[in-house]
Amino acid sequence: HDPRMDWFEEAKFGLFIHWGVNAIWEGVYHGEETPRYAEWIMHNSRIPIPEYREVAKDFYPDQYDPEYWVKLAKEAGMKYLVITTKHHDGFALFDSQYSDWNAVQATKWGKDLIKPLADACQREGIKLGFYYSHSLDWVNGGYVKQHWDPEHAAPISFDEYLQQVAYPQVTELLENYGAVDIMWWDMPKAMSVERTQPFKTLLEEQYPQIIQNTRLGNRKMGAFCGDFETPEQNIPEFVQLDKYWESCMTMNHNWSYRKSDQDWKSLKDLLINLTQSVSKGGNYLLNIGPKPDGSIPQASIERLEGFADWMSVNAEA
Ligand code: JFZ
Repeated sequence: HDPRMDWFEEAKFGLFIHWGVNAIWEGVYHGEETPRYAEWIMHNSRIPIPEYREVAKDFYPDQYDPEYWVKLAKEAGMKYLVITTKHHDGFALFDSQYSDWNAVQATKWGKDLIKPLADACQREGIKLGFYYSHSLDWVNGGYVKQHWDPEHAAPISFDEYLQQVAYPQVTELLENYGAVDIMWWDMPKAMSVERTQPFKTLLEEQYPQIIQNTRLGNRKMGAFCGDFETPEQNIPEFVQLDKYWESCMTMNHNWSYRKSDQDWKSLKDLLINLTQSVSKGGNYLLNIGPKPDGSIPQASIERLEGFADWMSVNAEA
C-alpha cells in the first residue's frame, strides 16, 4: 500500500483529453482519411513539417471553455483529468522557452492553453494530470523510427532532444501550473535506464507526491518504473489486486478528433466499463477529443451528461 496513491484509488474515474493542432485536420489529409489514429496524422500521412506548421497557425480555439470542460467532468463523477500537453507531433499546448512549436508562438491564438485549464481544476477541486510525449516527437528531434521529412525536423540527436527539449519542458510543466497530480508518460521508445534516469530523479527528488504511469521507461530495456499500469482500450480479464491500474479508453475509435468517426460506444457500454474497472480494483480514464475550435463533440457531451444522471441516482457525493 502506497499512501501517495490513496486519492487515485478513491478517485476511480477520470477524463482523458487528446487535443492539439492535430485536431485541425479532423483526420483528413488532402481528401484522404489518415490511417489508424487521427492524432498520428502527421506521421501516418507523411505531412511535411512546413505544411503542418502552416496549417497550425490557423489554430484559434475561440470555443475553448476550460471551466465548462472541468464542470462537465466533475458532474460526470470524475475526480481527475489528464490532458495531452504535448503529443507526438511535438506541439506544446503550453508556453515554452525550449521550443517555439507551442500554442503561444506557433498559432494565431497566441495563448497558453494549459494554464486556464489548470486554474479551473484548482477552483473545482479536480486533480490534474499531464500527458507528455517525452520520447516520440516528430518536430523537435525526438524519437521516430524513420522520418519522412528529415530536412525539416530539428537537426539534433535523440539525446540532445531529451536534454534540450523534453526534460526542460517537463520542468516547465511542473513549475508553472500549480500542483500537478499525475505525470502520464507515453510510448517510451528508446527510453533506456540511462535516458529515463534524469526524469525519474527529478520526480522522485523534487515532486515525490506526483504519481506516474508506467510508461516513462522502456520495459524491454529494463527501465521499468512508475506507480500504475495503463491497460489501453481494454479491461483486463484477470487483474493482480496488489497493483494499481487505470484503463484508458476512447468513446469511439480515435483519441483525437476525427470528424468521420461516428461509431460511438453506447452510454450503457461505457457505464459497464466503469463499473467493471472499479469492481476489479482499477480506475477508468475515459477520453474526449475536442474539436479544433475547442468545442467538445456533441456525442461526447451527451455521454458525459449520461454519466452525470447515473451518478445522481447511484453515487454518494
Ligand atoms: C499511445 C499514443 O500513440 C496514442 O496516440 C494515444 O495517445 C494513446 C493513449 O497512447 O498509443 C498507445 C500506447 C500504448 C499502447 C497502445 C497504443 N499499448 O501499450 O498497447
